[in-house]
Amino acid sequence: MRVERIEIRHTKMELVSAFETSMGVEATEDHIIVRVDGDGLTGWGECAVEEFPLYSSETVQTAWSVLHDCLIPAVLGRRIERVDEAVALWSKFRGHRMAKAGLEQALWDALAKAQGLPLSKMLGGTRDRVPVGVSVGLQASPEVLVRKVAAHLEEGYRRIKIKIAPGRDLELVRAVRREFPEILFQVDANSAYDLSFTPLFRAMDDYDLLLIEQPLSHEDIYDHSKLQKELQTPICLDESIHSAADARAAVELRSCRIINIKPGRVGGFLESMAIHDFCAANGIPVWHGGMLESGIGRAGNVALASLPNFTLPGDISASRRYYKQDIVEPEFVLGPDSTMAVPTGPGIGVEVLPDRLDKVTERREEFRSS
Ligand code: OSB
Ligand code: MG
Repeated sequence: MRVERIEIRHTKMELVSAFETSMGVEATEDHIIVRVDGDGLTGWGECAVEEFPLYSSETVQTAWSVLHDCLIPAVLGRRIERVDEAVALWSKFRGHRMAKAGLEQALWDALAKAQGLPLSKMLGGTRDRVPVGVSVGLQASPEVLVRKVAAHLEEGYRRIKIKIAPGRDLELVRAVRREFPEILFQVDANSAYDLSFTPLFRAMDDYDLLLIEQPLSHEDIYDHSKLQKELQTPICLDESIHSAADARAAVELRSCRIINIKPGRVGGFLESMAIHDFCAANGIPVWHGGMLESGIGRAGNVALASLPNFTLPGDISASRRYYKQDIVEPEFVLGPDSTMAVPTGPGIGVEVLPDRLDKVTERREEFRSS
C-alpha cells in the first residue's frame, strides 16, 4: 500500500475504577491512537504510553513528538508491502518503542486487511481462544482486596494477579491465598524492591504463586539472577525486557523463568514475535501483559496472544473491566473457561466507532503525503 495519510490522536478515557500500583494511582488512561490510510484501506494502532513516565520513560508527549518528527516522516508517501520494510525505515531511531509499536500496529492492520486476513493469522497465531486473567490494583485493605478478587472470580476470571508494594505485600498474598486456596495466583511488584527484600520473596514460596513479576529495578537483569537463585517461585520479567536481546540475556543469566510480552514495551509485534520464538526454543513460557488498552490495542494483544508459546493466561480482560464504553465494536467479553475469543475479521477484526473516538480525543493531528 502507499501510505497516503496518517492521523494521530491523544485520547483520554476514564477508568471504571482507579488503578493503584507501586508506581502510583491512575483514574484516567491517556494513550495515542494512530490511523493510517492508503489504497482505500484504513489501519488502526494504539501507543500504550501514559501521561507520566512511571512505568516506562515514554509519555504521550514524547511519543507524539517522535511520531511527528521521525516515524511518520519515515513512512509517509512510501509504498509499504510488509511491516519489516517500515521497521527498517525507522530502526535508526533509538528507543521510543511504544511510539513505534502504535504505528507498526496500524500498518499491520491495514496490510492484513489488504490480504483479507485476520491479524492473528498474519502474526502466526494458532488458537481461536486465548486464556486470560485479571490484574487487580492495590486496594484500601486486605479485606477490600479479597472482596474484589471474589467479584472477579464470580465474573469468570480464573487467574488473578495482584499488585504489591513495600509494606503491602505478604499480608495481601496471605489473605488472598487463605480465602482462595485453589486459584491460579501471581503478584506484580512493578520494580518496587531491591535485593535486601530477598527474605520477603523467599517467604512467598509458601503460597504457591505462578510467578513473581518484576520484583527489582526496571533496568535490572543481573540482580534478578541473584534473586531467582534464592527462590522456588519463578520470576517473570516485564519492565526489564525491551528486546529479544534482553530476553536472551535474562534467560542465559537465569534471571527469570517466564517472560511477559507487551508489544508497546518492545517496539511492536515483530520484536514480540522474536521474543516469543526465542523463548519457545528455550523452554521459557510467555504470557501477554496489558497496559489498560482501549479495544484497538486490546485487539492487537489478543491476536498476538494466539501464538503457541503464550501458554500462561494474559492480562487481557473484558472491555468492561477497564472502561464503561469502549471505542470499538464488538467490545471484548470474557468467554468460557476464562478465555477470550480471537477476532476473525480482517485486520484487528473490530470496528472503531468514530463518535466514541471523537468523544475521548484531546488533540488530533493529520499528515498527508504530497
Ligand atoms: O505492570 O503489568 C503491568 C498496567 C499499566 C502499567 C503496567 C502494568 C499494568 C497492569 C494492567 O498490570 C494489566 C491490564 O491491562 O489489565
Ligand atoms: Mg507488570
